[in-house]
Amino acid sequence: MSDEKFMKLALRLARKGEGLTNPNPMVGAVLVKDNKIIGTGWHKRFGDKHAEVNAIEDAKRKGYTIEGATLYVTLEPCSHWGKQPPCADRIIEEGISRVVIAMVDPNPLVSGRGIKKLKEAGVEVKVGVLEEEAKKLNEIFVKYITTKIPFVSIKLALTLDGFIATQNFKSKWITDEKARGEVQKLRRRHMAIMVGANTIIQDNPRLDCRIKGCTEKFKVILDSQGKVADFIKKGHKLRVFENGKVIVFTKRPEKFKGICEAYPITEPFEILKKLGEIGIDSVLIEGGRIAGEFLNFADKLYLFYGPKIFGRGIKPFEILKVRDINEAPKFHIEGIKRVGKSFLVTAYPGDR
Ligand code: AOF
Ligand code: ZN
Repeated sequence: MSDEKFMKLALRLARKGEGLTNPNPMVGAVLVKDNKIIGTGWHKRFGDKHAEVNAIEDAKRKGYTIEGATLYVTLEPCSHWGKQPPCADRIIEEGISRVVIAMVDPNPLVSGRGIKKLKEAGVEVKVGVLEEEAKKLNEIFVKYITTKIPFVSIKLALTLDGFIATQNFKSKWITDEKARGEVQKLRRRHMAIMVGANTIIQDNPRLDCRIKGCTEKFKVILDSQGKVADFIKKGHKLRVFENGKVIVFTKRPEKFKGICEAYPITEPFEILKKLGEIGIDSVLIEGGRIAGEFLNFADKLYLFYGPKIFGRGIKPFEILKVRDINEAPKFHIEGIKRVGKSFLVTAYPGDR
């Protein structure tokens, strides 16, 4: 029971790194001796010290001796040399006698080797405490490190009757500022934000994260005809180019010479593969009409419902053309949350 209590704290610490550690995991660690917390740490930024080392250094700074302590860590300690030295070696050197781990590291470079190293050195190891929570916390990392395909989230703002815009493509605003604040938090979690060319031209969005300390985003535009390039050449200024890095997928890459990176790819899965190659672990799809094309590859849906009814308008998933209820893709609801005047439904594909 107390193992769970300390692991809960480690998970809470890990979450402080949200959006800052990608494409690496969020990790938290707590050092305990005689049932007392002597050090805490988390992974703060991509490439920085690992959570375990931060907890060890915290305990030392406070003047504690670490020998004989128990380490609670949300991810198996690493065994390899990456940007940081192997944590398993450091744990052994410091004389930590027991390590409680929430989940095995899905990184093929580690995956069990850290645990093996610790056990061989005589450290007592327990694995699987709050494992489900830990896996969910790092759902982006787990998918990307094992497939090299980014975690795909689809975010939509819908009316109560399921429209994303009126017939004349007006969608400002179906949901209120509170919901849009929640979208900022979603952007923080993902490395890339993706929309279609029409959204860029009609709404002129920034597609950035305006939460303090947030990292710059990759902004991905699907523009098969190169309309965005034409629009810019007519003298229009687009806010999406103000910060971060813009990547376009188009049949007309030559139109984007001197504007931004552009790839001659238009097939959804090929686009995701390319983003994965670039090193992007997660993409938040915010464009309503492109959502349908990516629904098959979605890992998570964030559906905001605002208190409006249109009766007719633009539907996000019309492309599916489901004729029989048995053909409909299946989902299971993770949660429902009230956000201002709207409510947010989060769902995963597949039924459970
Ligand atoms: C992190 N932070 O707190 C832990 C990680 O290149 P490196 O050295 O930073 O290694 C990254 C890998 O280390 C990562 O993919 C994961 O498998 C393991 N653990 N990574 O960024 C941490 N504990
Ligand atoms: Zn490590």
